Order: sequence, then C-alpha cells, then structure tokens
Amino acid sequence: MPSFTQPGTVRSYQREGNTLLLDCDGPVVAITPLTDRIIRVRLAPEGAFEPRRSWAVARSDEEFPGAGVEISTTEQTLVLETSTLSLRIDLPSSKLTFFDARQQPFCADEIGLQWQSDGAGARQVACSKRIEAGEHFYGFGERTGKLDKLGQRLVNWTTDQYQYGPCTDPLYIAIPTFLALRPGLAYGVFFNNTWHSRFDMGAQQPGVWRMEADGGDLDYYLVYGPTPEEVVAGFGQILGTTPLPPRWSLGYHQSRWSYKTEADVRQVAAEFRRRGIPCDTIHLDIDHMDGYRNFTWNGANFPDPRTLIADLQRDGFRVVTIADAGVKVDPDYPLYADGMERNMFLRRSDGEVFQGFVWPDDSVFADFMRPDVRAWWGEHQHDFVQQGISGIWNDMNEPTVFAIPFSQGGGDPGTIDLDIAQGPACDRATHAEVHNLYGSAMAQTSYEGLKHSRGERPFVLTRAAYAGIQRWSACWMGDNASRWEHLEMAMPQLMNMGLSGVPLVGTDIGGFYGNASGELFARWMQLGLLMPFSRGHSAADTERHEPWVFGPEIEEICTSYLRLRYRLLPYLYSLCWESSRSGAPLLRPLLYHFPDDSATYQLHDQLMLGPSLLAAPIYQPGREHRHVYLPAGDWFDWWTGEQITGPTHLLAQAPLERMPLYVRAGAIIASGPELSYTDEKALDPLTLDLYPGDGAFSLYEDDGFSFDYQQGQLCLTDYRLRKTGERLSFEIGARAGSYTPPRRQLVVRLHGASRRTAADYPGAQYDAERGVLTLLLDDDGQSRQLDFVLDEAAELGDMRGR
Ligand code: MIG
Repeated sequence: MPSFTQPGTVRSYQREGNTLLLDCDGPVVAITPLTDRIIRVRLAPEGAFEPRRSWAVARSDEEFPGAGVEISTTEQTLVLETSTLSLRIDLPSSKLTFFDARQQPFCADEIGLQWQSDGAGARQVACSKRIEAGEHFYGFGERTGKLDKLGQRLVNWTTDQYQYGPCTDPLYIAIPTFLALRPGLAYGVFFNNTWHSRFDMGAQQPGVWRMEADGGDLDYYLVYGPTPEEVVAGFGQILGTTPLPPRWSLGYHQSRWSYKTEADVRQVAAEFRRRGIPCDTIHLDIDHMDGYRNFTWNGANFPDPRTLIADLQRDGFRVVTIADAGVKVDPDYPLYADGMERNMFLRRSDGEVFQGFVWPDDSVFADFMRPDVRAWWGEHQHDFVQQGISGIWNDMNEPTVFAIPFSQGGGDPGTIDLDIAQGPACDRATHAEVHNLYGSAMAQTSYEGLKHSRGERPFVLTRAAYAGIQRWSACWMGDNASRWEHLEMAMPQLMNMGLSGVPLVGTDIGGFYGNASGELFARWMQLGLLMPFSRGHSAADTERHEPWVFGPEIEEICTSYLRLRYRLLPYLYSLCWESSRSGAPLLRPLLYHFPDDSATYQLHDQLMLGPSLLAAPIYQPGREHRHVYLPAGDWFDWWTGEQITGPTHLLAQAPLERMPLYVRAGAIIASGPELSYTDEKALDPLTLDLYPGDGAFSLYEDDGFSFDYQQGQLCLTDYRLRKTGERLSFEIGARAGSYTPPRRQLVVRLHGASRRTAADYPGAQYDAERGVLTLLLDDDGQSRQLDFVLDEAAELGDMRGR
C-alpha cells in the first residue's frame, strides 16, 4: 500500500515573477498572490511544474491584477502579507496558515499538502486543513441534503443519478468550490483539479477537512472574504460570471417529456394565452426528433416546424429544443456521417471510434474540448436553429452511457471509457482527467454556436457541468421527483449552486418523476416565483403537469405567482446585471447577507431573492403556517404591510395561496405592468415600492436580447433611500448609458406611510389601512429628490390596531 508523503522542510525560497517558490529538498510549493485576497497554492512533488492544464479558469495568473506583498522571515517562519491577509509558512513543516487582519487563523494546514504514487504512474494528491471552531461549509455545486455540509463527504464526478434521493451523492454537476464561514470570517476554496475528487468536511476526522484527487496536481485557489459576498465575487474573478441572459429566459418555461406532436404544442401554448397564465417558452424534449437524432424532426408529428415556430412567436412564445450528447450511429444521418468523415468523435485507445448505448441505441460522442469540433457542431446546430429555435437544452452530457440498449431496458447509467483520449492535439488528456468537463464543453459548444447563428444572447440549459459553467449556461437539477422532500431539498440545492458561482438555476417545478398533487404543485410554483430559471417539467410516464390540470383553485394560485414574477422582471433583470459584473447569486441563503448571525447558518428553508426579498416557502403537506426567522433590522410583510423588527422568530400564516414573503427595510422594489410574456409591453408604468430605511437599487434596462449593451446601449438608474429619524429622502439619480426607455409614468408607492406623511402630498392617493402612499410622476429621466415625513408613533399605532 502506498502512503501519502509531505513536502517536508523548506530549504530555500525564491521569487519568480509574482510567485514564491518554496524548495523542500525536491518537492516544490508555489504560492501566487493573484489579488490582495486570492492566493493560488500548488505542489510539484517532483520539483518541476509541468505546464499543467488549468481547464476551467476564466483567466490565467498573468491576467489577474496581482498584489503588493511584503515578505518577512524569522528563523522558523516565512510571512507573506497582502493588504487584507497574511500567510505564515512554518519552515520546518512547510505548513501554511492564513490570518486575517485581526490575526485570526483560517484555512490552516493540518497535514497540509500530500501526494502518493502507486508506482504504475498514477498519483493521488491531497491536502488536509483545520476546521475552526464555529465554522460551517457551503457551496460544493449541486448537492442533495441541507445547506451546511459540515460533517459530510462529497464526491466530484458528474453522474446521471437515476431517481436520486435526499442523500444521493454525487449528482450531474461537479463544482469543487466551497465557502467556509464563521462569524466575522468567510473564505472560499476552488480545488483546481478536474479528476475524480472528493471533499471530506470533518466526516473522517472531526475538526479536519480534506480534499483529495485521483490524479493531476494539488492546486487550489484560496479566496479571502471576509464576507460571503466577497468570496463569491472572488470565484467570479477566477471562474467567470454569467453574461446578461436574454430577458425572455427569465419568464416561465413550460416543458414535458414530451409534447409529442405539433397539435400538442399548439394546444398547450393556446391554453396559456386563453387562461391568461404568463409563459414565454416551450421546451421540446427528445420525441421531437427523428429517432433521437439531434437537430432533426419527427416528420410525421412535426411536418412544418418553421410555421409552427413562427405561429408560436406571434403569440409571444419561444421554442427551446433538446440536444443529447450521444449521436446516433447511422451512415445516412448527416451529423454522424459528416462527423465520422471529419474525425469529430472520441476514439478508444485502439483507435476505433467509441460507441455506447444511449437513446438512439448505438451512439458516438463528439470531442467538445476541441475548438474545431465545437465549430463543426455549431454548423449542424445552425441549420436547425435557423428554423426559429431560440435556445438549446443539453442532456445526458455527464456523459451517460448505458450497458445495454434502451430497447432492451438500458440498465444502470455509466459513462465512457476512462482511458479515451480527449482534447486538442496540443493538450491531449484522458477521459479520466476531463470527464467532469464534458457537460461544460458541450454547453460552451451550444452557446458559441447559438451566438454565431443568431447574433443574440444565447440561452443554453445543461444538466452536467463543472466549475465555470456560468459563462455559458443555466443549470437545472436533473431528475427530481414529485415528492415533498424534493421540494424541500430544492431550496438548499439552488442556494448552494448560487454560492458556487452559478446564478441561473432551477429545479423541475412539480417534480420530474411521479405525479404531483395539486397542493404540491402550487407550493412548488410558489418557490418557482424565486427560481432564476423557472420551468415546469415532468417525465414521460406521468400525468400532465401544466398549471391548469389540477383544477381552478390551483390554477389561480399558479397564475397569481407567475403574474407576480412577471411584474418583478425589472427587479430580476437588474439582479442579472449585477450578477454579470460580480458573480453574485440571484437566490441567496440568509447567511449571504447576515454572515455574522449564526442563526442563519442552518436555515435551509428560507431564501432571499436579491438583497431585498425574503421568502419562507411551505414544503410540507397540509401546512397553513410555519416558523420564520427574520434577522436584525426592520422587515415588512409583503402581503399585509405589517412592520416587524428583527432579530425575531415568528409564526407566519400560510394558507395554500400564500407563501410567506418579507421585504427588508430600505428596499426599493422595481416592478412593471402585468404581462403574458416578457416582451408583451414596454416597461410602463414603472413602479417603485419603497420600504423606509437606508438602501439603494440600480435599475438596469436595455433591449433585452442583443449585445448592444456592450457598446453602452443600456440605461442604469440609481435610486437611494435615506432615513434620518422621521425623515425619509428618496433620490432618483440621472440615467446613465445610451439606451433611452420610452417616456413613461413612474408610480412611487411608499410603504409605512402615515396620515402625517400623506398630508405633504395632498394630491396623492393614500391607503390608510395598508399605510401606502402612492405618487404618480412623469419618468422623464431627470434626477430628483422626494422627501417624506414618517410618523413612527402613528404608524405603529395603525399597525397594532389591525
Ligand atoms: O434518460 O430526454 O433529465 O429532463 O426529460 C432520460 C428525456 C433522458 C433526462 C432529463 C429529463 C428529460 C429526459 N432525459
């Protein structure tokens, strides 16, 4: 049995450019400060760093700003200091400990860097570090279970998990990043290794966390906070952020495996419009294809797709079609024949093209890591997309391969041979090294192809992914089930994805496997209000799951939440703008905004949409109330207007039509008119709901689909609320950017307003019961300021009286 080795004593050190190299008598440790809070650490067991592959990062070390560092030494230690943190290297043991400005240790080596070789050329690398008192762990990409991963062992290996449950690990998406948090100090780690790997967060040995990989380098990026927001922004710098999505993709998506015929699709679309239920997109699953051949149509069921899509478009619908990883072996099928001729598919070590079973039975797999393969796939996608398709949905891209053909039952999903070579000629790797990247590379292919074909912002949805997927695609959480525990699990799953750098995420509303009850569906649709990617989807052998199939009561609830989502699009879209710049998630656990309040650390069942809205969904049957925790500060009940001062625990009323929802004091919530689809009407009137307190909000607007914003065709308006005693001022900033919204009405609704407040605005409408003062203004783009006098005593009196 081989055993792990450590680098040992640091004999000497030298600087090479921005990197500090520690020579440990053979092994070398490299430390590179990339910014004043991001430090990259690498180990070369044999002393020389190969020009190793860093597959997923968005920028090379040279593209980071670097950091001013000071180095000092004592007999036993070497200390490296940036403006925010210091790193102390213990020379006898070569162990690293980071310290914040208050000299609190974090991310401290327990055993530190390690490796072992099996003699046959394979090498494992590892690193063990200390878990500090009160520290908890989040992120880790797509996981089941609750929010905090302390005490768990988590594997990074993209896997088609058939019928997964609350304890299944791993799933389809592998993102080896995490956030560590204790009051006052957050840091993050990106384990820059694509091989099969795992995190052990104190499961094996309490008080110690460990990362281990079955190949490649021990290479990690340490990101210092001290807030979760800064850690996630650091992941954004390393791995990239999500470019602004097309605005229509923030609307509701309706899917099913499958809407099998043109008539079926037309009927579903017509039903949405007839019933006034907002919807933007219809997804076509694998049955639209001719024998599961990507980019083809089943001619009998879809005789005239162009006309179908054009008709749907006139009604405000977009069409997204699925494309699977497996390409059907069929010499008469152009994608296969052309790909064979041009050598686009993966080959086994004996040189034969690899074949495996997927939906079309014998299938081959494109080598999406090669740029020429991506361009070629894009050409085939182009001809199909030209028929009017707006987005591409990638599936089975873990990649999944079955042991026996589907026609004979399929068996358990596996993947392609690990020794298969992949990647461009200059950078060949084995599937073992890049398995986790297959889904991301396919999504990148779809994205680049769509961008090229349509010239508009692409919409791509993928099931499998690795860190950095946010640059190309939205993600959904695969095949969940129509069960209450899956609704519960959706919340931490989506929030942890957000903390892992992926903002556009959702689960199949209503659940994929099995049949939802109306009650489960309504509660899921309420969570769907908040999901950045909001799509209903269900499996082939289930009952229909459209919002109207559960009867009028459920339909009405679904309609009202979808209408609310569409009204909130200006808020949501502005969050996407923010996210594109910083990497901030849209859906956030409370700890993101309240990191010093450890009462938020285990809250897996409350979510924040942006900085201002806090939701406490119901996820159990028969519930009409639930416990809610509101952290420090003032809050407003969205439904009643009641003011609540936190920190507090309360019992919220939640009859079936109500998901408890709160607004943070200082919030400025931008909303628009009621819509049946995102581009139905211009943003007029623009409504701003003001909740007294200190706060700011930047409204982002543009044409919603093009890249013109990159040339400044955008409109940014900064709003600010300031509360001083009983005075509240509301500032409207001048617009920035060269996109001009139409002249429109601005509706300002001040919550928590008293009769005294209203007295200064004699012409305005005042709702005494709800304490809302409504002002109608002309939104002409000029900056201005409105002042209000609040009357706290009267206000509280009014509220208590109810
Ligand atoms: O083996 O395309 O997760 O959303 O409906 C199942 C059929 C293949 C799995 C996806 C699911 C999709 C289904 N697919």
